[in-house]
Amino acid sequence: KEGPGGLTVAEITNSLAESTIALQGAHVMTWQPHGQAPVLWLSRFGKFAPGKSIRGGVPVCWPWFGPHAEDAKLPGHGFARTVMWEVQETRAQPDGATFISFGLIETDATRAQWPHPSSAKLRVTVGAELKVELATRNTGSAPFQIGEALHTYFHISDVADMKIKGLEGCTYLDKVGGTTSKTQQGPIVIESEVDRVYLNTESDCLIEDLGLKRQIRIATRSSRSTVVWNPWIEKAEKMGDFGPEGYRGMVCVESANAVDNVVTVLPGAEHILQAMISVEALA
Ligand code: TA6
Repeated sequence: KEGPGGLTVAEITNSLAESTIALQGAHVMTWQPHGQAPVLWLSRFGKFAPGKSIRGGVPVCWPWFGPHAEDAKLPGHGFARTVMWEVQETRAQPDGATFISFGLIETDATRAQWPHPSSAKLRVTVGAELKVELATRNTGSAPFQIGEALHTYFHISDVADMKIKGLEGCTYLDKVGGTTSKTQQGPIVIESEVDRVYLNTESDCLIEDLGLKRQIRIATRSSRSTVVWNPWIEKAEKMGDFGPEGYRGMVCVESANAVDNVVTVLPGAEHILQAMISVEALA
């Protein structure tokens, strides 16, 4: 049906959860298991317009993450989040969850930016858990490299009442004030702008939220990087689509393959990045 800004959205409601997914970007905008506060953060001040990335939910960054390595004119985080995808399959699962898959629609414009024969699919399972799989198949005869992220915005009660666990001891690139390499000591606490790419990450991440008395668990497969981002006051103001104090209620914990962890996809092979998101009560 028609969603905000005239975007076409799929609305999914089942016995376990509800979710809204825009066809532009195959962008999961909301996911709310019944009885829970929303798990994804979606800005109320976002642009919601054709060709503009939605601020919140799960933007799909593909086939590169951040600026393009060779051509600064190409869009940051790739084009997948701003082009149209089509629904390819929907299926009810035995446990009551809903499976829906999307394929990126190739056009002359996408081929001009990404001349490698390939297909991109996003498979989403909406249930008590949200599972998002980004599959890249190399349909050509030469290998190519991709960067990618499920750039997930999580809804939290307040950034001051939140900690991120699971990245202790990992090396990260700190992108605030120049790029430096650092090692994470203890859980992540956010008290100023944070923009970090954690490399070679293996463990589940937990967003512990004392205000909502819950923790969000992010389990992954074939994701070697985890990006953590909160723009804080000035940057959020400059971006113009966070709204007043918007930065306080969100944190991005992104399941990714970026920087040193970009992925080579061989001819005929399929690479699948997966994130499984669930919510647990805090004792
Ligand atoms: O993932 C973090 C990041 O790359 C930041 O550097 C930040 O600017 C952000 O993504 C949002 O990017 P966007 O292009 O959506 O404004």
